Amino acid sequence: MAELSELSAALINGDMAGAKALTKALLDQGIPAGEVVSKGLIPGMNEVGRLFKACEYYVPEVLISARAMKSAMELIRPLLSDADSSRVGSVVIGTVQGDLHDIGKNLVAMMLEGAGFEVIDLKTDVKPAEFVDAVKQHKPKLLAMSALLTTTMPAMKMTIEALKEAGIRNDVKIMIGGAPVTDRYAKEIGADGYAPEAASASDLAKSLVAA
Ligand code: B1M
Repeated sequence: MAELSELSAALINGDMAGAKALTKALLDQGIPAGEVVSKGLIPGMNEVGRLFKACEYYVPEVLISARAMKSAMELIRPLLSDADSSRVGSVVIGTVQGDLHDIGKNLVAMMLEGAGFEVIDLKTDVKPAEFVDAVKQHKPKLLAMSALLTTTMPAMKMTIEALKEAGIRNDVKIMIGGAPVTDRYAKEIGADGYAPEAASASDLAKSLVAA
């Protein structure tokens, strides 16, 4: 019998083949996809985040673990889209204008996907007008912006201003995050919420769309 804790350990060790095999075994045992994510994958990636913050892991280890999570998500995604995603809704996500950092944003996107959101990823260096176009086109419940540079944080404010100018600010909830971002900054620029890391980002996303 495979255990959820073994799946967490496979992610922490960056064991892509193990993560995939354990995910398959857990699903075959009848464990619901959502539980495999919330009790296996998310705790594993939380630990990777903790190790990175403690300088015990560096960017390559984070990337290898993220790759293992991605391979597990390939098995889970079709099950979530059948069961949950239409219920939770969609989210447009991107790293803001001028900013090319995407490791954290990709983790947040995976967590949101794991939580049952349909994720529309605009990637990096996303200009305010591109966010506005995506909100008009996809009509998501949530817009999620990431910034890793103090110099690119103002692009979050510019994007919210652009949504206001387009008359669609109140059509979508807005959450922001990234290493230099704070709850105070989120309030200052009129975002609906801030999350410090990927796991709490998915909790915040769910509470924002439920509100
Ligand atoms: Co850059 N970089 N970088 N960099 N880089 C930082 C961010 C920096 C702190 C390094 C330093 O000086 N100590 C510094 C920023 C200083 C500042 O502004 N305060 C910096 C700099 C200065 C730069 C350049 C300007 C360097 C140069 O060229 N002179 C340049 C800028 C390029 C650009 O974007 N225009 C640059 C370039 C790069 C690389 C391309 C080499 C590479 C990015 C590769 C990539 O992303 N594909 C890179 C990297 C890897 C880093 C560090 C080392 C690691 C970032 C990372 O991936 N962390 C970083 C230093 C550090 O953090 N120790 C640094 C791991 C990731 C899991 O964490 O991204 O914080 P993080 O995401 C977390 C949370 O923040 C949160 O959840 C994630 C998971 O828990 N989160 C959200 C993120 N987005 C969220 C959104 C949410 C909610 C939560 O809701 C929507």
